[in-house]
Amino acid sequence: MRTDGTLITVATTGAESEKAAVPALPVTLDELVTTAKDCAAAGAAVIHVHIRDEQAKPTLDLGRLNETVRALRDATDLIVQLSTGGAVTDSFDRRLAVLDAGPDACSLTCGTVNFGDDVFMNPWGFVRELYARTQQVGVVPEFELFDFGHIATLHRLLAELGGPFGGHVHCDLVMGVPGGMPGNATTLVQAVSALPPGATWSATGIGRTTLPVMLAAMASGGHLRVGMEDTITFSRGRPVASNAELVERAAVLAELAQRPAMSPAHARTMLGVPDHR
Ligand code: KMH
Ligand code: ZN
Repeated sequence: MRTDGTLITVATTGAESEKAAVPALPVTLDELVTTAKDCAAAGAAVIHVHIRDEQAKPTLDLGRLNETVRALRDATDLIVQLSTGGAVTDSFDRRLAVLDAGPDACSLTCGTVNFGDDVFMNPWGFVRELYARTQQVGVVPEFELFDFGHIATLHRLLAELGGPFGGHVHCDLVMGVPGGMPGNATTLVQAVSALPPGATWSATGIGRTTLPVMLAAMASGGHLRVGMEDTITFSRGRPVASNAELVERAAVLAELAQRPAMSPAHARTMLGVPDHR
């Protein structure tokens, strides 16, 4: 599916970087809300959210998730996409319960993948149950695809359970994870050719694959995910100062490509995400 603008998703925090090592990482609710406002002003339409506890450790605490969804909705018109991936240590039950916070959207990873020295577990039974719950509770999933087998699983999900809530399939190619598909243009083009007909897609390159994946995605008609979950280095030897500067760089590229950053309202229409505010 061709679209006029570029959807920019910002993944602000993730579950992997430590606040002590990356002081610019937003980990408190105040930091997250300020980041969200700055990123919205810079051109983001979707915020992909992982939260932290009092010690800045990753958590899926439901009370905190509820509060986070509320605060982001009050402060911005961004589409609030909660992570159901969490951290590699999170249980399946806690990951399923993320939907109880009533976000606009959620991530839904379509398979297990080696994740550096860890394993990010997403067996078929869990993926199927999570997808069925998104359909029941009315949360729009974004299909996270770290490898080609995940694309096959996405086809199986759609064949067995039908289309997602909202009626539109949107995928995110997560490239360059040590253990997943590599982050380069050749792989991106092959992956895109295997997606379901009519699907839209964004791509993100982890670490040093950020720029090649972003450039390949724009050249191939895709959308962009950027943020400190995926890269903490802006250029060789220069740490990322803020999520907003990553969104600004993506927005400049989108403008140059004559597919400027899409507003949240436009993104809601494309993705089939109702406005709950
Ligand atoms: N933190 C990774 C283990 C997602 O948000 O859905 C999983 C992840 C994917 O970040
Ligand atoms: Zn994530």
